[in-house]
Amino acid sequence: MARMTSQDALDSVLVIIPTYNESQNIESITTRLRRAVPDAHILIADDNSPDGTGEIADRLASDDDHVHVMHRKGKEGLGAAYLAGFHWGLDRGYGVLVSHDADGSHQPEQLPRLLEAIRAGADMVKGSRWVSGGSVVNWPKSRELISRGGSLWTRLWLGIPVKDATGGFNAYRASTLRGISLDEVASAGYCFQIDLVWRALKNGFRVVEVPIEFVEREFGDSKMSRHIVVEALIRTTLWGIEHRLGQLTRLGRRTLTRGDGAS
Ligand SMILES: Nc1nc2c(ncn2[C@@H]2O[C@H](COP(=O)(O)OP(=O)(O)OP(=O)(O)O)[C@@H](O)[C@H]2O)c(=O)[nH]1
Ligand SMILES: [Mg+2]
Repeated sequence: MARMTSQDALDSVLVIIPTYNESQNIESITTRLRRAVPDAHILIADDNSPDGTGEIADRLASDDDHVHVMHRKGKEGLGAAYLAGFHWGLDRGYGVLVSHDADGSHQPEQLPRLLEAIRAGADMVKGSRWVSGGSVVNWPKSRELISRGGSLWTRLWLGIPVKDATGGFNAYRASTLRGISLDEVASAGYCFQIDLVWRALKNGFRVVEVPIEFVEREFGDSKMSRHIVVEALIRTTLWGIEHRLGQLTRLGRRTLTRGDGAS
């Protein structure tokens, strides 16, 4: 499918922060975001965190008309929280939607760089640890291996040029999100990020990677689990098989057509 011509209002930005037990992080990340990109609005999508993150978010929202809160029933994974956040933002006409973790790994001060790439013409921008200029701080070697390995696995199966397929610090034009059938996305864990970039590329959208410095969380607990890694492995492998079979079928058809023409 050809890339759509976009009429998105690029100065109308919504940053979505999914939270589950981020009471030690949510206030500082919100403050930093407000300072770094003062015109942007923030939506905190909280899954009824037992540690009271939702109440802190309510207080932040009551003090600041640029901060909004979505209270969700219970823990459903970051994919579901982002999808609900995207729909909320698209319904309200935001032109650019950003995914941003609460735990300090994504640095609000680097968001202007992502938005600049959107304004320069990208349909989707990925903050990337694994392009030149990108880096990780305080990450254990084991996490780096999982992340680099996951991106390599994805690139090999799907044949995509993206170096940091699993990265979660991303900016999307509204038209990109409208053009990638969000209703069909079923990925729950960080495979969600691969799902979206794969859909964007398949639909002909221009994806650009911008280097970021990714910082290991200082406070609170990671929600990464074996289940999340297994989900990503299974889904990318299935997409890869489908993709490679499609390539083989097309190749076979072309060969047959050429054969017909020759006879
Ligand atoms: N609403 C919601 N947010 C979630 C859920 N799971 C994780 N998050 C949030 O998604 C963001 C990323 O989660 P992390 O636990 O940092 O996962 P990660 O970044 O893959 O793993 P680490 O690098 O180990 O921190 C954080 O802001 C979490 O609070 C969930 O089920 N629901
Ligand atoms: Mg994290």
